[in-house]
Amino acid sequence: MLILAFLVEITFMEMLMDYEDKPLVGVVMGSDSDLPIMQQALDTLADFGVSYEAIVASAHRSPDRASLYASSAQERGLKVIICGAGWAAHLAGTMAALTILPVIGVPLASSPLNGLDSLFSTVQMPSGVPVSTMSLNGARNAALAAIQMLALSDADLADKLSSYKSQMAEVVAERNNNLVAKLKKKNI
Ligand code: RP5
Repeated sequence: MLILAFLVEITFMEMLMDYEDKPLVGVVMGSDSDLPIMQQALDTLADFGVSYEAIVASAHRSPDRASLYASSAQERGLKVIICGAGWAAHLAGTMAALTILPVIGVPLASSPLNGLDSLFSTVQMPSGVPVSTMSLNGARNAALAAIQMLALSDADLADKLSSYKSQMAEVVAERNNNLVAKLKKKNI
């Protein structure tokens, strides 16, 4: 049994080393059932042209895989890890305990408590082991936070973030114009 577990983890490491485009961001989710929300992080990273790898590893169901991933992350060239998990979500905290890389946690609302459990489990880290915790289901913001970290030493990425901010402001201005026009029509 022990040998089998060891072999599974060796294969896992080989799979990680096989990524051609050396990923900068690791996106870890506690279960594949987390993908519908975590996909927003993957899409955002792709939109900004940031290389990433995505895996399933659970702090509870596969603690060896989760710890192997975290403890090898820096050596493999990752710069930041995003962890999305629901229920008693110890994934981000476990990862943060095992690496000096910044860890961003996404508490997922997948439980009967609607995420209050995962929010507290992710955000309430004891002093000394920070997890930068996003809002419930805040996978897109997790990717943006990771991109901001990378942009500190990447001028192209910083430019892309500036354009992104300007576009957001333009959308708000457009919405304002639409609203004003609508209200004028109604003579309000
Ligand atoms: C957590 O348990 C996962 O992150 C997921 O949100 C939740 C439920 O997992 P499944 O039972 O759907 O695999 O570890």
